[in-house]
Amino acid sequence: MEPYLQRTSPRIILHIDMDSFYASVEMQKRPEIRGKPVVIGADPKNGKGRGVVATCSYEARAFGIRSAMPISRAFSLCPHAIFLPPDFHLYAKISSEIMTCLRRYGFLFQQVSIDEAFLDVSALGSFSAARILAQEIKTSIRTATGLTCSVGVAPTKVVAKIASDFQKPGGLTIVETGQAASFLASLPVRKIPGIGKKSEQELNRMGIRSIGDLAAYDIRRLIAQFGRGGTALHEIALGIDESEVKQQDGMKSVSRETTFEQDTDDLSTLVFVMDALVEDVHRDLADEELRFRTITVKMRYEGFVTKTRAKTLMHHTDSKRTLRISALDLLRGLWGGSRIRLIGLRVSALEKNDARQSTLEGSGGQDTFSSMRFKKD
Ligand code: DCP
Ligand code: MG
Repeated sequence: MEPYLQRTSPRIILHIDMDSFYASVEMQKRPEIRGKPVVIGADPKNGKGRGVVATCSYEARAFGIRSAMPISRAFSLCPHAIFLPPDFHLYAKISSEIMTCLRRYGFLFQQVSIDEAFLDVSALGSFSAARILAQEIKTSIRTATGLTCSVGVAPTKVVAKIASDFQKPGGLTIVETGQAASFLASLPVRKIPGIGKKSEQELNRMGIRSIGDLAAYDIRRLIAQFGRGGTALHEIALGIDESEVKQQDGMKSVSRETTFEQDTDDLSTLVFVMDALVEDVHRDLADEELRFRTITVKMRYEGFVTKTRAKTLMHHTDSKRTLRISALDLLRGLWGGSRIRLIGLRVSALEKNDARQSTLEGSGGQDTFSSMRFKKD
């Protein structure tokens, strides 16, 4: 970059992430369980339950319970914890209140999961102004919902995300321009969004434990091991990350529908046609590099009665398999044996698919790095 084109004011990104989100919502709703170990997830059935922990209160984390852990293990770690099933509808409602709160400040805004978002507040011009804003945001979310969040303020999205996690719960961590690499250096590589257990083990085997080790590692050997993802990893370790906060007001939805020449009540025909719609919609998404969160199936019956059914996923995805499974579930739910004139498929709540951004999602225990999310860059 030519010197005269260089940025004069720093880039300042805020990452806001709610503390033990589902559990905090439940504790807000029922004051009698506040301050207790609370686990949200599958029914533990006295230790025989299947399924996993969605999240738990910080009091439950003191017993070693974590998201994605088998619920039976959570039960054995703390049998007297309060185990509750998730109430997704309520969490989605509170989430949209939080996001409305964040949008109101008028900065470039990007929601990345049910409980986290980025704001690009570079326009403020200084980290001291960003600190004041971050405090104000924490207060306004608290006032609106009664819930606490943690905020990271940094020159890049990845560092802001790592910073918001640094002093949870209720934290505010500021990493100013030029401090990113030293802030990251002592942290374990697992703190990099998208590095799961498998990638961590792989890096550990190469002698890389801290992000500082990664920064100092020979980049050619990283590329040999991880392909182009190696470059991205190395840059992240050095605090380099140009990815931008992406306002989500582009394309609102992608949809396709098919009208049958003759009404049909044959489920295998409906499934066959829905598969073709999935292919088409997914191709459009891939062309536009978009990921989706909401899937809606429309069905028009004989006589023009039309019904829709929708499903919103926990996180954005670009998975064709997820799209297909959800679409077929919704289709079967709507069908009921009647004769059908038309079926349609729509995906909405879209966001831009960015190779690095995809590692910034709550990955639900999945190791997105090893599944080569870094490949595209
Ligand atoms: N979630 C889930 N399964 C996971 C991870 C998360 O169902 N494996 C859900 C429950 C969480 C919510 O997503 O409340 C937000 O995820 P976070 O990773 O932000 O976790 P929490 O907000 O619960 O805790 P933290 O305070 O660590 O952010
Ligand atoms: Mg959270």
